[in-house]
Amino acid sequence: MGSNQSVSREDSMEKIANILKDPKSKVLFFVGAGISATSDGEPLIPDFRSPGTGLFYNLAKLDLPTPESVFDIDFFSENPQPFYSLCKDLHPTLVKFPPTRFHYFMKLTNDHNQLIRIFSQNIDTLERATGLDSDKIIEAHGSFAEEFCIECDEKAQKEHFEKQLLADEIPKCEHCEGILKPGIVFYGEQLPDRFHECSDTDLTDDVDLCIFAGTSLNVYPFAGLASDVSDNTLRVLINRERAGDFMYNPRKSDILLLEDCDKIVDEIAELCGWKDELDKLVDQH
Ligand code: CNA
Repeated sequence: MGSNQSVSREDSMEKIANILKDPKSKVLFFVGAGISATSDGEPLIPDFRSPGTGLFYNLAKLDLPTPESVFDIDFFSENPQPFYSLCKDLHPTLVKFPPTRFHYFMKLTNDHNQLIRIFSQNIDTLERATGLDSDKIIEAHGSFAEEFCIECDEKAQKEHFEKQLLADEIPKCEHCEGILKPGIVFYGEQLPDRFHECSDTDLTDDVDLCIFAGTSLNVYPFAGLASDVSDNTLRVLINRERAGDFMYNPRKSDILLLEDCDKIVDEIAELCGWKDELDKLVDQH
């Protein structure tokens, strides 16, 4: 599958590579759990919705009203245990995941001065782990980088939080004994202001390439960004399935690469002459 037109996969890949070979190009990424789900074909961090492996398919043992309840702020206030059970497989303090080839490919566009911003729905902090400046990253759904008390809103001392997490306790606030919650955006909570500010300023007519990857484009307002892309900009979806606006409002110029995202960026890097740089970034970790 190359695109929704009769353009070949090869021509689609060339088109993307030609944009990236131009040092003046401006590039935005919009990414989700799929970019962290596998690394070189091996499972890494499960996404939500992939049949069989996705987190939502494996939450039955937690006996939740719905799988989404694990990220529901009202449910969490009453019963934080299911969320903290899930943290055993996800929290960077407990499990150390390396960035994938896809993460390093995004970093490479920054090394080539083309990256405007990465809008990520992921909470795993792997964009930061590539060494990218935090200014280049929007963690639209927050991240595990900081923790706050759900009662007094006080930011927790990292050591205090980690000590309780490692002891398999529900982490509590030092000041008021309220439950501590990582700074990830739960259902029913506002997205960070920076998400709105930067999506307003970044999605301009002079952006050359917007790459959407590893996302089912099911969660709003993030998913709505796909329709905010200018008609002057090339939209690309690198995902195992067709998703969101690429399915409901496809544009003639859209490129759809419905394959493994690590594999696709490897091929694009090869076409750009960036393969050695990419290998070096991946190997250094
Ligand atoms: P999702 O709804 O689970 O969709 C993931 C998408 O990625 C699916 O369409 C898959 O087909 C696709 N996919 C899976 N593996 C690959 C691969 N190797 N190559 C290409 N495509 C692949 O996840 P979304 O990000 O769209 O949903 C938003 C939620 C998921 C956000 O709120 C995240 O916080 C949340 N989440 C994040 C993580 C993480 O930080 N790593 C993990 C699980 C869930």
